[in-house]
Amino acid sequence: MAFDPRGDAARFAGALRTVGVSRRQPTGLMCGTADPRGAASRTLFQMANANAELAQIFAQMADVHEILGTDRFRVNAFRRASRAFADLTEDTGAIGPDVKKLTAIDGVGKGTAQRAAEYLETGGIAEHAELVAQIPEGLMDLLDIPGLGPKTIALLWREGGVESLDDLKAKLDDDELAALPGLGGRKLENLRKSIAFAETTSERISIGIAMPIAEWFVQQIEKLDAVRQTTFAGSLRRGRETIGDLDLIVAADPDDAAEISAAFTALPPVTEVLVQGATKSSVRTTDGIQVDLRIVDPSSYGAALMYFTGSKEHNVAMRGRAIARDARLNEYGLWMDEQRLAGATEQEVFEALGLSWIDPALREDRDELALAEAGPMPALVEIGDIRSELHAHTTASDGRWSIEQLAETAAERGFHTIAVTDHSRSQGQANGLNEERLAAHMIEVREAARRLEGRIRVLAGTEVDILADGRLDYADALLAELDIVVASVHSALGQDPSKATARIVRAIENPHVDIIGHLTGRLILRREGLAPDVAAVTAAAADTDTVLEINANRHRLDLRDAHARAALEAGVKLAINTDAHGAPDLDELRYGVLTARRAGAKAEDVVNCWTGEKLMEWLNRS
Ligand code: DGT
Ligand code: CA
Ligand code: CA
Ligand code: ZN
Repeated sequence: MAFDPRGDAARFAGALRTVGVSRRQPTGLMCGTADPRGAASRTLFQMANANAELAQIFAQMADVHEILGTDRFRVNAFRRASRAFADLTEDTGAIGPDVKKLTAIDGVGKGTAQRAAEYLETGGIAEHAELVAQIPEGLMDLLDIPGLGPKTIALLWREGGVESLDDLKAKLDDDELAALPGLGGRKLENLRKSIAFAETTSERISIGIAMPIAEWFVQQIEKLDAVRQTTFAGSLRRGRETIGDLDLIVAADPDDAAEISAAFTALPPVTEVLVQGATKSSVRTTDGIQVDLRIVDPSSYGAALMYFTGSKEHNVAMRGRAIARDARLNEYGLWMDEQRLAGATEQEVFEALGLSWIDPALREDRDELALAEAGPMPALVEIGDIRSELHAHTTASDGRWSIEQLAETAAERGFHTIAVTDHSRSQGQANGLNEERLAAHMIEVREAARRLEGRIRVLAGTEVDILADGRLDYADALLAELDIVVASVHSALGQDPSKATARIVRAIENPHVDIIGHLTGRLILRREGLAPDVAAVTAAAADTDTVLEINANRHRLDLRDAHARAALEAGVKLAINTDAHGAPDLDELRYGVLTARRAGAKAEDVVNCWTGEKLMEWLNRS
């Protein structure tokens, strides 16, 4: 019943960690408001998310202290505690309220352990509730605005009288904040933009949050005896980067539908039942996510799955094709007069319409119907095709693996090559390497490579910063000594598009650069990132045989699907890298692979799928 800690809680926690997002990922924690059902009714579902919730509670405590300006020592201690829980791969919920055991967790001191034990025992931390009560309730919402931190929020509150997002918007509209110290015209303009961005995106959740939740629901529903088949459909099945709601489809005997629907709406994470009918139910979870469930007769399962997978536009095209053949397609099947031609599986519906199988990732009404009409669609890249990781960090910068641990983990996955690409000197907060440290690190990597010869190929590389003007963070002579160079943007992400284009093209044109890491620096739903001219970027990459990375981290997915598609169309090869900082980051591959599939990528388009020989041939190109 509980979330599998390695699979889900850890992924949640990992999600919070990897990009340092520590505030309002939906984990069921509402700031300022008590759990409406009280601590005693806290569910297994919530408890199993203990790591993520603890990470969030401690982050909030740090935020509030910072807004109040009270206790700098505590701010740091709480941030550390937040990171410790976010990083944890073991499930705190399974450890239980045992201070001694909790203290044994890396980075957890006695005070933190006591607070965590209180949370595990009561479902909350009194100190957290007291702290949150000291600031206006609406103030915490401001922390969700990208780029707005506790210090500015304190200023807006204390000096500007801002107590909520509505206040802030009104005061921005009335130009009341321009006089505040440190809030120049540009800063206010950026703030307006950030608010607009946050508002257009707040209704959706990222795929990395949605996927584990959907999989958990599917696991629970599968256990019901009356259920013949079930899976998720909708935008999640298509692999979109953001998800509006979850759509689950169940095949069952109609006589069993009421029972299944009752079991579904009674699952622990459900806080609100929006619709409960025999064939359609709709609920909201503690995370605020809507989940729709449709129960259909097994003879309609394929048609229903197809219908609710969408996209709407793809469905319209499919229905049009049916009509052109004097048939009718709906969620129950493909019909001619009153006779059902197909419906039990998607495959038979496609076949009856004269189409080969169309992968859900491609169902967006682009060219997929024409391709499927012409013959079997080319096989899209799969996780199993990936044989190397070309962007990973070790303890030399901000990773948590030694070179050996990283290499061993990759080898266990069956990878033939792993590239060690720690951060460069400008990434001070990520402990980036200056030239001397990189030179020493390179020697260590090469020694490890020799020890591991025959087990896995270890490449000495770097993730070098692309500075604001497109210069790189290391001298060319040093880059020339490395086996592989990933170049990425991490700063000046508010730059205007023409500067961003020139910056990235300049980096691409550096002959030592092999891969451009996360092209825009965007974080899904949190940071827009750069908006370079993708045509110019892909043209430069094609000219120089430079590869563009799909960073598979669930919060990045950068290249995004459309950019990856544009790259392929320009003849550019892709990389799918996890940017691993430690276990279980290599599991992020699935998200990168889904994004690549949405772009129509085949294994041969992705350098990580190449043989070691072909990969080295490309890296050694002149
Ligand atoms: P989302 O939830 O906004 O991320 O996107 P979807 O694609 O999951 O959309 P959703 O949940 O509204 O509906 C799931 C699928 O059901 C959708 O992709 C296509 C199908 N569908 C829903 N409503 C309609 C409709 O009014 N017409 C048609 N043709 N299909 C619909
Ligand atoms: Ca949906
Ligand atoms: Ca839906
Ligand atoms: Zn990286």
